[in-house]
Amino acid sequence: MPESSSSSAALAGSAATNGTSPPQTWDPADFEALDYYAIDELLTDEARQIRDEVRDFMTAEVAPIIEEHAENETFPDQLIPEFARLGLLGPKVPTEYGGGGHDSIVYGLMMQEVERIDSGLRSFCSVTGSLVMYPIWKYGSEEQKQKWLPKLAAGEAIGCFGLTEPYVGSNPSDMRTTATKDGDSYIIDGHKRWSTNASIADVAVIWAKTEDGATRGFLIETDREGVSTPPIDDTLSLRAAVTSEVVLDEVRVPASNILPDVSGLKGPLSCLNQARYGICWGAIGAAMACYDVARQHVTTREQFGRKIGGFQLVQERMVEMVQEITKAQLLNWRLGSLMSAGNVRPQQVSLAKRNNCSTALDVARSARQLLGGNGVTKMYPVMRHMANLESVVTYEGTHEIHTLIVGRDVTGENAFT
Ligand code: TGC
Ligand code: FAD
Repeated sequence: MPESSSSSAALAGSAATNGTSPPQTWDPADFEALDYYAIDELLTDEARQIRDEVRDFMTAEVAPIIEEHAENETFPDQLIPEFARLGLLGPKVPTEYGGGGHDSIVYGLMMQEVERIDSGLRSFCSVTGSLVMYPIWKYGSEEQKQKWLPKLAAGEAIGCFGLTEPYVGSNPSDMRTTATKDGDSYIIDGHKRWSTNASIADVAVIWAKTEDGATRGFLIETDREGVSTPPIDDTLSLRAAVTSEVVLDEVRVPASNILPDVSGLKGPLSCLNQARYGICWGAIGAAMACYDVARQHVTTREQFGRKIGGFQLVQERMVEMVQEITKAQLLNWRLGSLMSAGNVRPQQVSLAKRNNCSTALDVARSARQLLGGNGVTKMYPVMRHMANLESVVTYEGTHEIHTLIVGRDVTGENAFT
C-alpha cells in the first residue's frame, strides 16, 4: 500500500496536506472486504453481483463526498436517483410495485455496502424500504400501493416513519398521538420526535391511537394543513442524514388514508423487524470499513523501527475485530436465510441487532485506538462511523430493549413491567 495516493490526498483534507502531518495511511480504493470464513461462497452469483455493483458505486461516488456532507450536516440528495437506480429503495418490495423483489440476503448485502460508507445513508434506505414501503405494501389498500410504492421506489417521493414521541420511545404502547374519527375523515393530533427523513418527506407513516385504544397507521401527506417537520439539527451523529420532529396539529386526513389491514402494536413492530434486520447487516458494513482502515494503517505505520502490525498487542486487537466481525457475518447470513424462507422470529432479529450494533461500536472504538492521534481527525472515517453507531445502537430498539426481548423469550418472564 503506497504511503499516499492521489485519492487519499484528496480525501485527507487540511489535516493531511499540512507539511508537518504524517501521510494518511488509508485509501478507500484499497478496501479489502473481510471474509475470513469465505461467506462469499454461500452467496448466489446474482447476490454477489448486486453487492459488488453497490460497493463500487459507494466507493467511487459516495466515499469522496461523505465527509463534507457530514461536516456540513447536509444530506446528499443528489444520490437519491442513483440509489433508486441501484435498487436500494424497496429491495424486497415486489417488482409489480417498482421494488426489487429480492430476497433478504440481497437486501442485507445492499445495506452492508451502503453503511460501509455511512450509517445515515443506510438509514435513508432502511426507512424508505422497511418503514414506509413495507407497511404500505403489507397493510395498505391497492389504491395506496399504486399511489405511493412506484414513486417511493423511484426516489420521486420520500417517506418517513413516526412512532417515537417526545415522551415515548422504548415503550410505544404509551403513545399519545391520537386519531379521532370525524365523518369521512380522521383528525390526527400529536407530536412525533426523531423521525428520519421527515423534513424532506412527501408522506409520513404515522402511528396513532384511535378512540378504541387501538394503534393504527395513517399515511399523511406532509403538505397537509397542520403538519410541520422541524429538523433536529444539533446532532453529533448521522450528520449526513435528515432527522426531524413531526408536529401534527389537528391534521385532517380522509379515512381512506388509514392502513386498512393492521391494528395494534404489531403493525409498527412488524415494520421494525424488517428495518432491524437491515441494520444487522449495515452495522457490520460500518465495522468492516473501520477494520479495513485499521488493517491498512497497522501494515503501514511504523514505530520503534517496525510496522505497528508486528506488535503482539496490536495483533490482538486486529484478531478481536476479525473474530467479532466474522461471528456477526455468520449470524447475518443465517438470519437472512431464515428470513428469506419466512421462518424468522422477531426475537432472532433482536439478538442479531443487539450483537451486531455493539460489535460494530466496539470495532470502531478499537480501530480508532490503532490510528493513534490522527484517528480523532477527519483524515479517517472511523470517528464518523463511531459517532453514527451511537445512534444505530439506540434506534430501532436500544441495546437494553433487545436484551429484554430475548430475555423474555428465553425465560418466559417479562422484565419490561
Ligand atoms: P408486546 O406485548 O410484546 O407486543 C404487542 C403486539 O405486537 C406483537 N409484536 C411483534 N410483531 C411483529 N414484530 C415484532 N418485533 C413484534 N414484537 C411484538 C406481539 O406479538 C403483540 O401482538 P398481539 O397480536 O398479541 O397484540 O408489546 P410490549 O408493549 O410488551 O412492547 C414490547 C417492546 C418493548 C419490545 C416493544 O415496544 C419495542 O420493541 N420497543 C422498542 C421501540 C422501538 O424499537 N422503536 C423504534 C422506533 S423507529 C426507529 O427507531 C427508526 S430508526 C430508522 C433509521 O434511521 O434507520
Ligand atoms: P428511552 O426509551 O427514554 O430510553 C432511555 C434509556 O433508558 C435507554 O438507555 C434505554 O435502553 C433505557 N431503558 C428504557 N426502558 C428500559 C427498560 N425497561 N429496561 C432497561 N433500560 C431501559 N423513531 C421513529 O419512530 N422513527 C424514526 O425514523 C427514528 N429515527 C431515529 C433517528 C435517530 C438518529 C435517533 C437517535 C432515533 C430515531 N428514532 C426514530 C427514535 C429511536 O427509536 C428512539 O430513540 C429509541 O427507540 C429509544 O427511545 P428514547 O430515545 O425515547 O429513549
